[in-house]
Amino acid sequence: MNIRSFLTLSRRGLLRLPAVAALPPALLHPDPLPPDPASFNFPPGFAFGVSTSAYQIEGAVREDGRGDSIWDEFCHNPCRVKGGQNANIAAGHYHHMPEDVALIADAGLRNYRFSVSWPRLFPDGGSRPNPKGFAFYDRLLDALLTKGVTPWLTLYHWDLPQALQAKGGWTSRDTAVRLAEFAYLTSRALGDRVPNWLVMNETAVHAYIGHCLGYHAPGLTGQDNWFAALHHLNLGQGMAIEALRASGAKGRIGTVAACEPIRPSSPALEDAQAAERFDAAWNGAVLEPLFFGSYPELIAADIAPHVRSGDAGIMAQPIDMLGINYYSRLNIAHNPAYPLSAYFGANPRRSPYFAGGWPIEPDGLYEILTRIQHRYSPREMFISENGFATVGTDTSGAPLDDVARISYIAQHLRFLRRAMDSGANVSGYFVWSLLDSFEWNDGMKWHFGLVAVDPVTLERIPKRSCHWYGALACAHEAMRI
Ligand code: IFM
Repeated sequence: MNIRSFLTLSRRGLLRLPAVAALPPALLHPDPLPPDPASFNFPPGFAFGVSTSAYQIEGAVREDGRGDSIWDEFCHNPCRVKGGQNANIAAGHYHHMPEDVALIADAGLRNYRFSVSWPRLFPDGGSRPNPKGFAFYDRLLDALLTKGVTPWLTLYHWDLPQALQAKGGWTSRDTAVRLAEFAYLTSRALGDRVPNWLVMNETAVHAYIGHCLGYHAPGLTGQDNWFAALHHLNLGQGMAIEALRASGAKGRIGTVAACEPIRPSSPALEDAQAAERFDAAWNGAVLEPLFFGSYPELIAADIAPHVRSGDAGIMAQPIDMLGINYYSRLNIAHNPAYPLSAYFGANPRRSPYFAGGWPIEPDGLYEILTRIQHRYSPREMFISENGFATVGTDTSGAPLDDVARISYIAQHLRFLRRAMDSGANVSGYFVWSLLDSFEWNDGMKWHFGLVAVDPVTLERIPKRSCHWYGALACAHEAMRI
């Protein structure tokens, strides 16, 4: 059987729907010059914003009663993160918060997605709050609302309190209960000013890279840890959604998933089958439980030892909006050295790359959005992350004149618009990221920011992309008035 008939016959997961064949290749060409920001035509009310996460920007890890997170612990081992770096200072946002909020508002952006740090709010992962931690997010919410910027609050962006890791972290079912408690208490304290709640960030990445490959905190390895974490994250997400509702949260409730089309590395049947298994574990094992309460057939038996009766009903929750983080397709090859005999492989298409790392494939955004729309019909989707990285610490000259980042955003916006024209129900787009920040195991090497941060002085310097993207958002605001 050749790969085409294999994929057509396949009945599982996201791999099977042909979606991109008819797209004009001209759309894949980068823009030589920044396109006119007013030339994009998104509907009235479409939300343009920027995203960050607490651990990647805040710093101040030992200040005002914050507890340790698994990432603090991970960074203690100098071999884990490039250059032995840590996020003790990161972008210094804890002390520069009013300036950062002003940067968002002054750029003309009206939406900000950020995460709260669990160990800053509850240092030992239990129900004992840290008043100074809550005071920080009180000030942040007030500052945003005063400046007319709508908050989109992510509860969990990978910074589990180390105290919970000591009890098993996400391999333990109890962590799901702790997340629900954290959601409930945070909503009771801050909920009057949160119009948008997002429970998780990228369950698939956290479970696989952090609990199977060990490249991210907590640095665990192996298939059993992977699937235990995956299930408990799904369960915790369901429990947290229920807890937010029970808390009387007035805001809309959703979550964020890393959704990437999975592509076989070659036409070989064994690569196609590996890609199908990986798709089931990456996209399917996050979206199917959320929308249908079940796991994809291909991996259900492997996850079953962690699943208890009643879990399906907890995981399947109606949500107001699904955030999609999209950067590129994932290329998967058969590789018996890894769980599921699947691992990242060669890119069968000659795509350009950014930062020497990730392929630039804006049509993949079209592909994943139309597929998710087709299979799950979410009430609403928004692009919660999409962005472009450069490498290096220079904050002057070329990195500030970042036309390549503008081109990347423009290309993705065009494919997003086409997906909407094809029926994808998308209501917003958030660039990753506002600031150059701590890029996990890559340390401070990769720079995703619309705004550069001087590593010594922490001075903020908006790049050309910040002005361009702000102008695009303003052009749409103007159309609305
Ligand atoms: O920086 C990360 C973010 O924390 C989660 N999504 C991908 C980004 C870029 O790697």
